[in-house]
Amino acid sequence: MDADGNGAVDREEFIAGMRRSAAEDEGSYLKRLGAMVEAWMSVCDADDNGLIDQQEFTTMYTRTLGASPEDLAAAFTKLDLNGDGSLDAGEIRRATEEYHTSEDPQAPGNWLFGPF
Ligand SMILES: [Ca+2]
Ligand SMILES: [Ca+2]
Repeated sequence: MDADGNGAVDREEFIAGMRRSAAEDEGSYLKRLGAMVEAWMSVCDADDNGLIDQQEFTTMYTRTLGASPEDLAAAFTKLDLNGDGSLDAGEIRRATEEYHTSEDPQAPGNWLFGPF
């Protein structure tokens, strides 16, 4: 990542390096994404049942980001692709991938980290 060879990776080099590795090595990028999804789940899944319900989602973002419950309800509805009232690992993984790869502001994944 140290593009100018000065022994340090500054912010621009880091971002360029991350983009390059995502584009060149999708497999390991997706693996890292999986780790991120797991980390997010373990923070958000208060009752540890492997699913994020609307209550857990709302609690996480009202506490950490001060988001409004109305915005979060809208976000949750978008993320809950199969409409069963909870977010499973597949829905969260899909949303995380979209968050990192989609330019479409209306893509459900762009709501994963709240309406920001
Ligand atoms: Ca849960
Ligand atoms: Ca669901």
